[in-house]
Amino acid sequence: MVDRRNKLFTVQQHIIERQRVHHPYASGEFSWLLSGITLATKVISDHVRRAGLCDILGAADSINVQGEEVQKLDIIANETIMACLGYRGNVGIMVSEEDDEPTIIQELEGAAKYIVLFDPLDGSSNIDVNVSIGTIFSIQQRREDIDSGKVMDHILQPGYKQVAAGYVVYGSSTVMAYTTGDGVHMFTLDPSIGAFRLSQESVRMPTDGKTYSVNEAYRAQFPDGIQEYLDWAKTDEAGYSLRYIGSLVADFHRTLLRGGVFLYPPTKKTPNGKLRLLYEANPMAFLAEQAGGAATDGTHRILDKVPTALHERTPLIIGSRGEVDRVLSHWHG
Ligand code: FDP
Repeated sequence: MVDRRNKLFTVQQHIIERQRVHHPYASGEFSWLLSGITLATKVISDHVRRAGLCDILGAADSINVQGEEVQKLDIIANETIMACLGYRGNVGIMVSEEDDEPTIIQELEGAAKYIVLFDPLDGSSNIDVNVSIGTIFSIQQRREDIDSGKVMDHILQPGYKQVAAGYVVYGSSTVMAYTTGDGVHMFTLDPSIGAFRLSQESVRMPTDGKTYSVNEAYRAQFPDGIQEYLDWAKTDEAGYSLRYIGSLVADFHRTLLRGGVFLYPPTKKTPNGKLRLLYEANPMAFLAEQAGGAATDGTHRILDKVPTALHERTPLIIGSRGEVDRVLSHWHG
């Protein structure tokens, strides 16, 4: 078989090819929607790469619904995604980490089938210090069993109903990973031609990996079982390494490729964890499972959780299946 990585095999070709194989009767609307995301993330990548030259670093003097300081690049990324997807014709609702309320593009009727949920720039506290950040997205379909006007009921669907999810990490290169429930595929942005080119198809997450990733400064606030796991991981017998970038996208990207586990457990201050279910945990959990990994909040599989609020938070333990099980066995005995 020809090694497609050596060819100009782009994410657009990949999406269309997969659609032809798995959904031969699909109209192509879905590929059109995904191409809106790739366009937006190319624009964001360009802003990120030139941020220090264009006075777009730093805070924007506002606080978002999460109570976090909004960065100038957060706003640019949010507006870019809204602009690139809002006019695709098949998007009804968009939900952003940056906006208190969902943005209704059009009624969920006829061609308007999709709901796009996203974190435009994840890891914003890393922007000004030139550390990797990313964009995360999740795509759902409208429900056919309820009225189109029941906006929140259309949005608050469990993660297993996602039809696609992915992220783009703006790291040493710009890399995109996506799934439509048919494995995880990875692309690298080739800046010389402005296209995401295939770098790895059907990515598999190693089943084990001796790396744990957690903000250990909160150790004393974690549940006892998590503290016990951290003590064990530091023993000579376990022989683990710690890696924590502090950008979920970058920490997850490493975990996906190298194996290991990422944890954001409940703390005394944030008993529901910090990460958002709909546009952080759900898309990452979909990707993790599609690559052979696992994701849980400590009690439930992330993808089974039925959301009750737009910006709901959840604890998250995600990564290699064997490592997630190991954390749970320490946590719950
Ligand atoms: P940030 O606040 O910088 O946007 O969800 C937000 C997030 O980053 C994740 O990307 C990251 O994993 C986590 O928060 C880091 O939180 P801590 O600073 O509490 O470790």
